[in-house]
Amino acid sequence: MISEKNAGIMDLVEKFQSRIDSGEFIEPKDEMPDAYRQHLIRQISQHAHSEVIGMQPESNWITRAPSLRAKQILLAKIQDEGGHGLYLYSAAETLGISREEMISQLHSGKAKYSSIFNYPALTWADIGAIGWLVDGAAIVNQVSLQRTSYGPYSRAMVRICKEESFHQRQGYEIMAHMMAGTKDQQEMAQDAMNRWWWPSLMMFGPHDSDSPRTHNAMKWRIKRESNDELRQRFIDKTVQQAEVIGLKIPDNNLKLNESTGHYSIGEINWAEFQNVINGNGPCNVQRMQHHVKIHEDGAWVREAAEAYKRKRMKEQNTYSA
Ligand code: FAQ
Repeated sequence: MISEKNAGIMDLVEKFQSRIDSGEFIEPKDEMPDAYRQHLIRQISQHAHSEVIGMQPESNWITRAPSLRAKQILLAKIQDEGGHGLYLYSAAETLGISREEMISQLHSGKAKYSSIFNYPALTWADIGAIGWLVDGAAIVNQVSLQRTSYGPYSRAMVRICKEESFHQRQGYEIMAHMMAGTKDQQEMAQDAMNRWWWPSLMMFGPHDSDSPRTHNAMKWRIKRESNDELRQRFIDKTVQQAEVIGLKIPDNNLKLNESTGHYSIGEINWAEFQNVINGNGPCNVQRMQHHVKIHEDGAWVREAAEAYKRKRMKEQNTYSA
């Protein structure tokens, strides 16, 4: 026999699902199943961490940008990524987790961040490849997330997508310039392409058949399209962009299927993906050590901000008394 309490919970879950099915947004003060809340906290906080950790490979090139124009653009882009992290941390906070807790989950290894940021940016062409391929992959995913079911996440995505499309173009512009340059520059651009192509495809996550989170994510309309659908969209767009500037996709099995209009690709190295998300990629240790150090160095800023907040609240209480 179902107890009265359990019947009440089932009723709530059904009502919640029918709101999702009818396309309503869920807002912070609405009732929601705990599993939905936890799923979102995990995904949004990991997304936020990715934006912030993603600043590291690019900031490596600020002092070595080849012109003042290039430096200004790169600085603005990196600053945007930090801003994206802040919108996303704020969206996650509306679900009842504190920023401190999210950062501690990142530092303890409980929370992941995107695999892609564990690869090094070795040359200036890598800055082009990151903007074009990494931001390009991020946009494909994030455009879809603009229609995610949680209101604050969806609204953060709308704003983020506007900025990411500029980032993608700045990366493509760097690659196009290099491909129109000397033989050395062309080789440098192709080398960056060779190193970033496969890791960019891994950003979309495992194949749908091996993705344990997809079922619930689709049921709750957190994800609107699956990992493989989004990866395919990115491949189809990017292969054509590469052709326009003369870059070769580093995949001998790449083939256009004339009947579907989609490109098929060779096998993604999933052992490499697992290795990277388990902390053993080329830069995992470096990325985390840097984040921990900067976080510790910034403790005084957080303390000062807290002290100022307390002072303002005390003043407001005095005036209103
Ligand atoms: N890296 O069952 P699924 C950017 C994990 S933003 C690391 O398929 P889900 C902007 C996954 O967490 C880039 N881990 O999981 C920028 C799960 O582990 P868990 C970030 C990955 O959540 C550009 C397990 O594998 N974007 O780049 C990855 O349904 C330039 C099983 O996977 C987002 O985060 C991966 N690539 O699908 C910034 C978008 N893939 O948590 C600076 C939002 C999978 O159970 C410079 N997130 N895993 O322990 C999503 O759309 C989804 O979370 C996916 C994964 C698609 C990433």
